[in-house]
Formats: sequence, C-alpha cells, structure tokens
Amino acid sequence: MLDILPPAITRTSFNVFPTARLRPSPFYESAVAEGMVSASIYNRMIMPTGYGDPMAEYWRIIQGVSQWDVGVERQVQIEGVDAAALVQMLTVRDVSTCAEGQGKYVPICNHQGTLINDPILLKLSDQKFWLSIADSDVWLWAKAIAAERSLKVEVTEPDVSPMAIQGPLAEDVVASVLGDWVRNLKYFWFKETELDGIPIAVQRSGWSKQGGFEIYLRDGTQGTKLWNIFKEAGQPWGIGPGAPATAERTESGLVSVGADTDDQTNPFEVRLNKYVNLDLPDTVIGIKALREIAAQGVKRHQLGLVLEGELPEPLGFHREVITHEGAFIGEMTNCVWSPRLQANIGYALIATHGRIGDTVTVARKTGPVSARLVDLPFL
Ligand code: THG
Repeated sequence: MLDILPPAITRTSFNVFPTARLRPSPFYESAVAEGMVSASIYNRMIMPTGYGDPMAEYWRIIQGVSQWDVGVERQVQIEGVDAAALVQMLTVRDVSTCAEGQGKYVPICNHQGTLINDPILLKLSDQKFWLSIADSDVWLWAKAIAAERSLKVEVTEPDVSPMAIQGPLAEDVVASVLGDWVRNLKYFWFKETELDGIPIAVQRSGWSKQGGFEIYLRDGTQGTKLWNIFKEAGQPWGIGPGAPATAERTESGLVSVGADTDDQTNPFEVRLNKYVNLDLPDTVIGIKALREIAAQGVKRHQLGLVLEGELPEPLGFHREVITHEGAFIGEMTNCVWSPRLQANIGYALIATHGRIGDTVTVARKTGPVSARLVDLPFL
C-alpha cells in the first residue's frame, strides 16, 4: 500500500510579502504556530493548505477530528428591507422557504447562466443574511446589482471568519466546548452564541463529507483565543491542524467552483441541478439563460476519472486535455492521489457523449495516461 500523498507540484520556499491588500485570517498566527507549510490564495487571503504531514492530516479528517483555518470564506452581509429580495435575485435556488437560523447551499450565476460562486446562505433574520462565499468577488457583484436595481439594502463584509472542526469526532469536541445542544443542530442550521466572551455563530457544515461544524468568529481580535479553546478541548480526541483536503473532497464528489469550473460552466454541468429552480421569476440573475440551456440540453457533464498508474501525480496549475479514440472530448479539472482508492482520481468536464465506463486518455505532463470514466461521488 502506497501510504504517501503527493508533494506540491512545484516545491517552493518563500515568504508571503504582507500588504494591506492581502488580508490575514484571524487564525493566521495560530496556523503559523501549528507549523503551516503550504497555503493557497483565496478571496485575496492566505488559506493554509498543509502542516507537513499530509497522510496524518488526511486520516484525521476521515477517522478523527481536524481543525481548519477557513477564515477565507468571507461573509457578504445583506441587510435591509429589500434583503430577501436581493438574495433571491442573486441565487438560482428558491430560498423563500429558508427559515431564520437555517443555512442553504445557493449557487450564484451570472446573466449567461455561468456559475460564479456557490455560497452557503445563512438567514440571521427576515432582513439580514450572510452569503458565506467561495473564491470570487460576491461583495462587488451584490453591491452593483443592489445599486442598479435601486434596492434598499446595505451590502457589507462584516468581521466574521469561520474555523472548521471536521471529522467523525468533531461533534464530541464541539459538544464538549459548547454543550450537547449542538448535537441537535441539523445540517447547515446555525445558532448565534457566545463562548467565554467571544461572539460566535455555530453551524453544522464544512467542506467535507465527514461531518462537522464551523465556528464563525465574530470578533477578529479573538482568533488565537478561539483556536486554542478548541485545540485544548480536542486533545482527548486527538485533534490536530488540517485544511480543506483535495483528496477527501474529490473522493466525496464536492465541487470547487473556479477549479472544477471554467468561464462557461453552468450548474447543470457540475451536478448542481437540484439547487436550480427554473420556475423562479425572471428577476433572478441567470434564470432565463438556464431555462434556455435546459431546453437545448447541456453539452458537457462532470464525471469521475480513475487513472492508471501507482504514483501520485497531482494536477498543478493547468487543466489537462482528455481524448477519446483520438478526438478531444473534454478536460480533467483536478487530480489527486486517493489513499482510500489507491489511485489517482479526478474530475472530467467532458462532452455528454463521454459515458460512464468509457476508457479515455489524459494528456499528462509525463505523457498520455489511460483513465476510466466513473460515476460521482467516488465514495
Ligand atoms: N463553509 C462555509 N462557507 C463556504 C464553504 C464552506 N463557502 C464556500 C464554499 N465552502 C462553498 N461550497 C460548498 C460546497 C458544497 C458544500 C458546502 C460548501 C456541501 N455540500 C453538500 C453536498 O454537496 O453533498 C450538501 C449540500 C446540500 O445538499 O445542501 O456541504 O465549507 N461556511
């Protein structure tokens, strides 16, 4: 059994030059103290991606409990008498049934029906919402739409930064800190509360399929204190640092907008059909385009790839071309060694005539590699 994960595609050693433009997360000092060795840039912030022991970090998410600095998931706050109206204009999912204290996964499209973000919506009150965003400028987008449509709302980015506690033992850790009531939180539901004077919101969520919570810190000066409370409380369960894991999320079939999608990708192509309601009014941005796309039928779909070869070979910066019987059929958008499947796996964004069971060829940097198209999720 090959018990390693791939190194970064290009080994680098450099420091990030701090500027006022590149914002630190409130948990940045904690991530550094935990021994962060790699990071990515997300929403013009530094997102830790590794702490030097990729296998331990992977298995901690699958079997234990892992603590993540995901302060990069910024909140776009929409508040005012027209807040609910603006939120519905921004997402192609029907959010009229979202209750106070509930969260929902809400794809955002542009006017062409192209997916531009996939936030979690949190309804704080009838006139106050957060969009917990992925990596694109939803604040600019929402402010512009609000102004162009003369809506009575205030669109801001408040001082709110999530920290994730993920893995099968996360519930025990979070309950030990906050109380057994957290065990009754339903998926994406949340509660605003306080912990030792630190204002927080607690939600059952997180970018893995292993279960867990996110603690939304509402005072950026208290990041280190909050981190350490959970770090110490989690010791009996073996808590340790980690980050959103490419291997786990790929095995689990989660979409990474911006990585798995390009400037043409609509929600239907990446398996998000169930979050689109074509009956929503025309004021919903992108809904008219999506109705047309649905009527014409999509041209591409997202499938899994299981590649041949027994050595980890991650994707790096560029998508790789997929051919079928010599002809271009699509692209591989991510690729990672799966410790549980003992293979390189990835996603194909591929013409709809590419079918589950087909054998295709991926043009890798090291040469052509044979791969099988499979259904998602892998696990
Ligand atoms: N946490 C918070 N904000 C976020 C993310 C997060 N914002 C950006 C990014 N992650 C949003 N993307 C996703 C994508 C999928 C899921 C969560 C966030 C997810 N999906 C489940 C699934 O696909 O099976 C369930 C979706 C459902 O059916 O409701 O969990 O991680 N704060």
